[in-house]
Amino acid sequence: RKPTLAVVGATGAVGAVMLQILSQHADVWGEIRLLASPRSAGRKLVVRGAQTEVLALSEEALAGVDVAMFDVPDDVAAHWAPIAAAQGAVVVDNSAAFRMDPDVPLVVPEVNPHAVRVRPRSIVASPNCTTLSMIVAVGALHAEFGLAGLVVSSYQAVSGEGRAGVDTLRTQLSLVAGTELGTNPGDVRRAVGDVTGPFAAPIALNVVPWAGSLAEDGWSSEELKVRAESRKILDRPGLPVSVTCVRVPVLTTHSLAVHARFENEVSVERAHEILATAPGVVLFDNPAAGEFPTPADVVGTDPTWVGRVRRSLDDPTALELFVCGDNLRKGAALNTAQIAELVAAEFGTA
Ligand code: 11C
Repeated sequence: RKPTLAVVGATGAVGAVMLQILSQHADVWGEIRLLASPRSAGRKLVVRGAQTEVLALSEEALAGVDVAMFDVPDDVAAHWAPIAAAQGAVVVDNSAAFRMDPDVPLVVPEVNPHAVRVRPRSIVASPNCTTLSMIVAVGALHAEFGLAGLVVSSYQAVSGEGRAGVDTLRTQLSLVAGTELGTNPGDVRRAVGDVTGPFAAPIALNVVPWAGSLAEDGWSSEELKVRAESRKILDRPGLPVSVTCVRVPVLTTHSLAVHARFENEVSVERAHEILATAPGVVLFDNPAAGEFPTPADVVGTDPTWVGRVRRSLDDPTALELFVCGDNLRKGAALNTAQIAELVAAEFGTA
């Protein structure tokens, strides 16, 4: 029997990519049900080439669902995922609501696929897009060299804030395009006025060292998520991880500068071999030819792209990398779909 799939949050930015992926991947699903808030019910979306009506999320709409991919706000997931699970579904949740629950595995299929099978709450979590944009490459290096610590700076795209983030950047760009703005203190801020959207400072012609909400001691919630999630995925609870999250005026694709320290001496040659053959990774590292990943080239693709691989000058056990990943694909919809496909394989049809 082919399992029945529900896409919960089908009308959001990540939901749209989920539907694309379902139309592009091998079709392991029976019925596909699209669910969203009552506000979006009745809309029609295309999946597997067929116009499909969006239903309001309800207990009734979840009846008979085998696997449910959730991309909804944390509070909605916290409420509805256990209801879907109680009705018999395996929930693959892309929110932060369950990621650190010890009874919920946090899965990246290229790194810890085995974890998906131990799911006492019938919920499997998919990591934050910033974690996901680096962890496939870091996990491959960890498997060979043994990770001893990470220092990471992110360059995060505005679509991490959903449609509101994208709309805000587009509007702000239109307000500054063709002007001389960006040469005097505060001129960009005045030009964008109250079009701030979800950002703490102008995002056009700027970078903003902030993502998420304020957590303890000046850390942002996003920085703490990357730390905690990396430790859980790699099964290294005490791993030293230090993160600075920065938003940049890019629509989609998160980038990260990674300083990864390992247990033993490393070489760029061996790192290149590992990254060139790791599933889900593209090594693109020839600065002499101007080749390194950038969001403009990576957006819309599935893999984690890695370049600028260098051995640290002052530490023979450490590597410096620049990594890019599409935050809506591998960073969200693709990883969620890959986990759902691992579960579907248990039905013997995938
Ligand atoms: C961003 N990474 O770029 C965030 C969005 O925990 O799933 C995703 C937040 C999360 O703003």
